[in-house]
Amino acid sequence: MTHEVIRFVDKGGDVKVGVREQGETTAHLLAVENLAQLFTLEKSALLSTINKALESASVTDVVRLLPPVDDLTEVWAAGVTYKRSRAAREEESDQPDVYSRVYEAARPELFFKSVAWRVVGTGEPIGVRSDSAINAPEPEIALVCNAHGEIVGVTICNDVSSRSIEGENPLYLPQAKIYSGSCALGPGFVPIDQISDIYDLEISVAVKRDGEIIWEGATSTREMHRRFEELVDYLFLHMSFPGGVILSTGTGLVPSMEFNLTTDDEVTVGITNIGTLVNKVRSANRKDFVWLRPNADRLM
Ligand code: DO4
Ligand code: MG
Repeated sequence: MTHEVIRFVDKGGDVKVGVREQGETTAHLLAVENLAQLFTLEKSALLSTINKALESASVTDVVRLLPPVDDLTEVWAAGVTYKRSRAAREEESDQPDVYSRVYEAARPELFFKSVAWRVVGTGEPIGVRSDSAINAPEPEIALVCNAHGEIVGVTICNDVSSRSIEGENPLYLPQAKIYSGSCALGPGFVPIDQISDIYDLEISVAVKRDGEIIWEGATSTREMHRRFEELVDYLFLHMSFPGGVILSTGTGLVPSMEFNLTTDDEVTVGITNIGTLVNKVRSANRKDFVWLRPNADRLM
């Protein structure tokens, strides 16, 4: 059995952080105010806090899952870390050589993806931009890092992106990557001591439209061109993350240029032993994602 750390709403409507065996409908509470506080702990203390909570007899009902990120914790992402991603960017871009150069370079591509409050969890909507002709899901394994730059867990990220906006000019990357509903994480995170080989995990994706699968694929973390620690080291090189950071590690699954993610499509991303992240697509209009704002009623 694998256990996972989750952020969730309890019966009283309060947001809690807990740990549970995957598939359980109850969780053991962690003695922290939020996940960002958990991420201030060093790896050994953090993992033993989780393992001790699992031994406690008291459990709380999990009414609804929330994305495993809050408060000061940021989400960053790496790009062009798989051959397939390099080939896809070369095909879509007017500047193909920037992608082959970054694939081979010592310094990886790292970019800011989201503040915590904008992230959506499993079962919540993801967004597509109306000014983008080609939208795609990007199924990725994401590293959960504490404030000390240590990898303490793993989760799933859908780095939803506009291929046409980035393809027009690489300087448009922030607009191609950051908009309402462009970052989904979850369902929870699996502590690193639960993962036997982080370089042997299958990542799969399926997109359904009107009940039919219109794109599916699978890859393995074995196909990654870089080491996970290398990405984390670069990210922490000249920046501190007092509430830890989630670092998505790039996609190895990109559909053909004819594929365009559209409103009402359902995207499922699965990673062996980590879980399944499921999100339905809606328009990324400003009004459609107001429920994400702090203190707004979270939509379900
Ligand atoms: O360079 C653009 C983005 C790459 C990316 O997000 C990926 O490879 O996953
Ligand atoms: Mg990506």
